[in-house]
Amino acid sequence: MAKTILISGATAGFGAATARRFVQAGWHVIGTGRRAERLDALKAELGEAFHGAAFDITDEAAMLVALAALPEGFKGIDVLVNNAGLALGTKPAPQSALSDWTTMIGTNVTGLVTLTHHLLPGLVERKGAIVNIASVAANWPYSGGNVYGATKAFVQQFSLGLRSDLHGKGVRVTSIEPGLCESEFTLVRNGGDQKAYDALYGGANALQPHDIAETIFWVATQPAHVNVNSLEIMPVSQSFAGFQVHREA
Ligand code: 8X3
Repeated sequence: MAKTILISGATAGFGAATARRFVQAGWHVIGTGRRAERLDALKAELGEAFHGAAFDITDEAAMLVALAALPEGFKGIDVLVNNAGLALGTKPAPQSALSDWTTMIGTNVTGLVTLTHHLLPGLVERKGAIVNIASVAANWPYSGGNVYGATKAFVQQFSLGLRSDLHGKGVRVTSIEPGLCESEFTLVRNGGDQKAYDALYGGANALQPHDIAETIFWVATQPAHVNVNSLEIMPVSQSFAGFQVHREA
């Protein structure tokens, strides 16, 4: 029988690429997201193996309605990919909008734990797997990363905590921490500024969504006794800078 995976935020980027990867391998895929028309387009592309569940991850009531309405063949979820998330803004904390911060926390933290909480009983019953999409921003603070990086550090630590809580239950949990990847993510972060997008990715040979989809597929298809705890992945063109030191004039 085909296995079933639920991918949050499947309307673009990592999520859409991951949906394609798992359907290609014969899985049943539930893709969630706010934009129903994008999910319809994925359904048209991927066929009967794909089910689009349109809801906003910050709307728990809508989430519960969509989960209760999962069709036959999609009800038993073996793998949860917590991919829905966003970054808003690149300004230092004093210039950041509080509403951007609360939106990131609502989606990246509250939405993620809400979906996880509702799916956990089934994942335990099926000895399933949870793959959480964190970020290199969880490990490497950078100017303008502030609340975004903090939400991803939460995702990483929550993943490790889940591992501990699920000890002995046969459920696998992984935190994947991608670096610079070319996707809508940056347009959302910069308020749709195409010039900023082009400047960031120009000549950078960044990761592509299918690189992350391949990583998620590898993690989720390891033998049942193998748990990848965390996995950080960057393009070769990205690395680390030193500490900054401010000097009085
Ligand atoms: C974002 C990764 O490298 O663009 O999750 O900050 S990076």
